[in-house]
Amino acid sequence: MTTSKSKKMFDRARKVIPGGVNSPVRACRSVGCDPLFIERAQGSAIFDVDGNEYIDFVCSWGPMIAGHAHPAVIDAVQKTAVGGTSFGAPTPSEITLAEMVVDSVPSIEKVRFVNSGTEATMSAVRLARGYTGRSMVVKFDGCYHGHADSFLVKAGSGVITLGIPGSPGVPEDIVRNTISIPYNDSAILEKTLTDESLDIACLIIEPVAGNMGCVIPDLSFLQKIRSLTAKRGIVLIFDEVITGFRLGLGGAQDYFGIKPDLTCLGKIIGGGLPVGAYGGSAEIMDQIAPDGPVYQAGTLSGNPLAMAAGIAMLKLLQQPRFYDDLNQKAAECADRLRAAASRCGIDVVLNSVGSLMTGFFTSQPVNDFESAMTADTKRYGEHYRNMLSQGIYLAPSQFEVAFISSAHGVNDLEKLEKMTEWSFKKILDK
Ligand code: KE4
Repeated sequence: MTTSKSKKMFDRARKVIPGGVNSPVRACRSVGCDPLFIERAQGSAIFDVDGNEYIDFVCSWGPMIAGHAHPAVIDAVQKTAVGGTSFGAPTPSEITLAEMVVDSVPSIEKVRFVNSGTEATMSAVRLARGYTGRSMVVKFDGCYHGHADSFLVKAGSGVITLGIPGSPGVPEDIVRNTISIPYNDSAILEKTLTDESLDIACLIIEPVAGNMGCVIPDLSFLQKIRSLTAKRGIVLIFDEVITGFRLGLGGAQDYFGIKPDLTCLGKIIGGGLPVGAYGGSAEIMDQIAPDGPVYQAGTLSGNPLAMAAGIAMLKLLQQPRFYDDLNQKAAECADRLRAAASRCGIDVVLNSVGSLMTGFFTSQPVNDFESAMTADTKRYGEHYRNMLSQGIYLAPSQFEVAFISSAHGVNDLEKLEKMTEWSFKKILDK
């Protein structure tokens, strides 16, 4: 397997694009290799510019839940494109996709489309601040909500972390209003949300965390969040950019039976084209311009191609048994990987829910940022490179999730299990 064309492209890319990539994780820095440049994809497979084929478990970080280049999505985009690609005016498809979102997501009565998950979460926080007249945002260590300033705070050290900028360029007076607390810690949660001195506008959470690897909340933790935020009129924002239309048509809020005040969506609802969205009750959403005073706008929001792709995608997900079959396939996959780890006697903890999973190279349970950080990232890097050499494309970071799609077949999962066992043995033989 040669990757010489990718290497040449990477050299060229780095001359004109920072790091040679348009999003940092794609540079594969944490797994010790250079990125592959992808030429095309189909179903569960992606093909790099050297013609190598891989089984894809990144799925574009979530959107490709029905596999790459699904004919229904491609057809919808092609048919729409011939009529023009953007008008900067309302179009019928925006209403159709909005109605599909409203019909599927329990807490959403009205929804505004934007162009990325970051735009969705940034706008939801501004709306929560405008609606409550308060300033502070509570988030959780290890949760990622995109790169808006308010979210880029240093992760906590197991206690309440008052906004320490997590990146140069983020002013202290911006993140002074952001508090980061540990995931799944009900005691610190209660201490924070009942502290009357804190002027909290909203709490934002990934209702299944996907950005410290897959970390699943205790139901009691989510229930406590809901009751404590309701008590103080704090806007509860579920960041469902990953879980929305992933765990089911109703996302994590339906899966756990918890109704947030605002929901952020992305990834799947664009069918691979740039779409984000935020939605909630009409009462809150009507505070958004032009009806309300809270400003938010976007040249390409509701772009007709993106709406067409999103509509085609959600129609695929509405087919009977789509999620039953997908989640069953994923559960079997997780069981095969756990069995492989125990046969090899390697310390791997596999967290999975629905068609999301992460194998942490650690011996202890992973239920928050601190425990996720016990994972051996060097070992993960070795595993990543082993699997890539065998034509299996995993997330280039221990702290991301693997996605299963409806396009993954039994052969794909059998190869995944076989090569996982081979890689584990290779790692242990060192
Ligand atoms: P975007 O701005 O990247 O569309 O969405 C930001 C975002 C918001 N909320 C959650 C829960 C997210 O996972 C994301 C983005 N996810 C990452 C991967 N975990 C995108 C990959 C990347 O940054 O390149």
